[in-house]
Amino acid sequence: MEASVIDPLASLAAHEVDLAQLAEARERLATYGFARLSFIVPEQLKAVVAKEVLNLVGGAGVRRDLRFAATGNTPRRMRNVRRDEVAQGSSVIPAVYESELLRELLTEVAGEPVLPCPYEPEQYVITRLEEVGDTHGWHWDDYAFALVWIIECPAPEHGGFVQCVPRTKWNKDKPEINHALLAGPTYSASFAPGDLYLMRTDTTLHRVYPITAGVRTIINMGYAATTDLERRISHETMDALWAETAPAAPQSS
Ligand SMILES: O=C(O)CCC(=O)C(=O)O
Ligand SMILES: [Fe+2]
Repeated sequence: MEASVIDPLASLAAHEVDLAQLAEARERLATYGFARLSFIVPEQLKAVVAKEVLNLVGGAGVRRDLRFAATGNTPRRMRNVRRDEVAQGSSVIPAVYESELLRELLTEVAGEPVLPCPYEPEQYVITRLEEVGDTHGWHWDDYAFALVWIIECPAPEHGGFVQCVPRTKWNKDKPEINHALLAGPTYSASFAPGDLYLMRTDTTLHRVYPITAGVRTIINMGYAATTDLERRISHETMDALWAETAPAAPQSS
């Protein structure tokens, strides 16, 4: 089948997922705060999503060079394409995001309901690291889950791998990142194009190691847990991060 005429939902429905792999991913998520899920969607669908992401990031996107007090001034140096631009320029990505079938699989891995993010800007965003030193520095996310699709990635000797510390808590007024780093082991994982992973992003401190060469492009799909729908969540870091234009100078507050 021609990649561009794939019906994303039909391809997901036809895709067989191994229950033993799902069970293993569930254990890994609980233990390490993230789990590789490259088997969860068909290769055809990955190819179409990759094509759309590369089209979007080639023609749009805003460079960011920011630091956020709420995450202890860790750096964000990257190019982003925001949710609305993705929704306008892609039909497959919104359909995949909204797929109940995909959420059911993620729910199986999470061991609790994985729900659409009620705050639209955090539903999906494309991030590209493209200059030496580009990084998505240490942070937590506002919502409980992230499904990250790796589209492009340098070899690990050039950075771009993921590091995380599970079972840590984000206090936005007092982030104390170094204390969180000291609270338990840091796990590192390298991913290749075509990989996907699910992370428990609200209680797993995480970052992408700065790159020294190459390009790293991902799309992050954010999902909520039931508890996210019951509490008030502020979105200051993400609002600034995904703002229309990048501020001229790094933020210090
Ligand atoms: O690029 C990644 O692998 C993680 C992205 C991330 O942490 C985020 O978008 O919040
Ligand atoms: Fe994140």
